Amino acid sequence: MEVYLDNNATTMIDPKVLDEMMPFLTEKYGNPNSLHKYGSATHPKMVEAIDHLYTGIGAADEDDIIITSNATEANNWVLKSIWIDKILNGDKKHIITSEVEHPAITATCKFLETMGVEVSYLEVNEEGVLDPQTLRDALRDDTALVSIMWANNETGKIFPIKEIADICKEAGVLFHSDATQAIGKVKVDVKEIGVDMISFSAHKFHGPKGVGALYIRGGVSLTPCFHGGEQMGGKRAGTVDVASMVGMGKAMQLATNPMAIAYEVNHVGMLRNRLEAAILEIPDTIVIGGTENRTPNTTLISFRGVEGESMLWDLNRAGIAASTGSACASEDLEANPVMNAFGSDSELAHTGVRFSLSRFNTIEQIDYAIEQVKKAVERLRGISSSYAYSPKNHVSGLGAH
Ligand code: 7TS
Repeated sequence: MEVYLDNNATTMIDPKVLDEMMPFLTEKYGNPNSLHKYGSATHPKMVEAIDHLYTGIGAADEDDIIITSNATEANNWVLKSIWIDKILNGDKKHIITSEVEHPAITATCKFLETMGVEVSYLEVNEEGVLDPQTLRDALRDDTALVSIMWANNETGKIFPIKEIADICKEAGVLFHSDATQAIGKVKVDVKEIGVDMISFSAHKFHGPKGVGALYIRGGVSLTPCFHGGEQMGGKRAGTVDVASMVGMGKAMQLATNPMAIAYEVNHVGMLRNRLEAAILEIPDTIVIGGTENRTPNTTLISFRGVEGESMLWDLNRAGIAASTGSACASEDLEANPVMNAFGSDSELAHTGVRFSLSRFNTIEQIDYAIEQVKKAVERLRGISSSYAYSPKNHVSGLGAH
């Protein structure tokens, strides 16, 4: 059986999304900026796509949603524009983020540090989320931006985004959130939360790869990321990939309507809980960050005495795709930085396996995965000289600091 449980890395494209895209990859190939009928033939579906994006995240007419190539571009844009606008050309010096952001944020911040920007990488608490008080303590008069993720890609932990937004508003500091792992998994309503900017990628919610967006609240201005033509109101030049944009709009509609979110919470959540509960019956397993306040599709589980990578290979042979953490970092066998950030001991930091589900998984697949995980753990612990079962290790929650 084939079981894909790496949906936080990417998702399969929904066939309904592909259907919407196909005409724009074939006969409707016009450039939307052309004045002839080939150009105008793209307009109705582009307008529809934008409508789906606005509805999906609760944006208002005065706000902007700019199509980008992915969340990485959107994140880079925000950080680099704030640097240009408020630090190079303003009187601010400081950016705040967390230590468990995706590299699209942390690597960009590291780059900005080489340009003289001061960055605070806030620690997360034992639950793996930012304590609002930590943010209050870190804010300075010269803070230009706070960028904190909506939900973590490795653990699925949901950050206290409303409190963070309120603190930023009170301090008069712009607040950006990388919502890449939140869209389609939990309700993302930019107005309800009061966030200034959010980033996301379509391929995380059954849309195509290579397309994403940056939401910018009305009244917030950012230096354009690409200069050139007048596309996207001059804020992001370059001919729009119509098929991808239409696909992202459809994917957003399918993933964020209230029925879809209810299905994610109830059905996908039930499958995740079934998988997790069965795995936790194996001695010496823990859920990193605990089980509260997570996206319904994700669990990051540590199997003491089992290298995460070895586990992945065994599962791969059995037809199951999982991850040791972010695929963007999976080439090197460094301990998982997110697990390190949680204060897990160094042995545990190498033993995390992330299972991330989607609405396309079935109960049969999950039961097969449970069986194969149990087999893999038994085999790998059997050949591991360092593993010795100890009842004190059989805890759920965070584990040792
Ligand atoms: N932000 C977050 C929170 C992410 O999880 C990812 C991808 C990105 C940004 C970058 O998305 P892209 O579409 O621009 O590449 N995260 C992962 C992951 O967890 N495993 O593989 C990719």
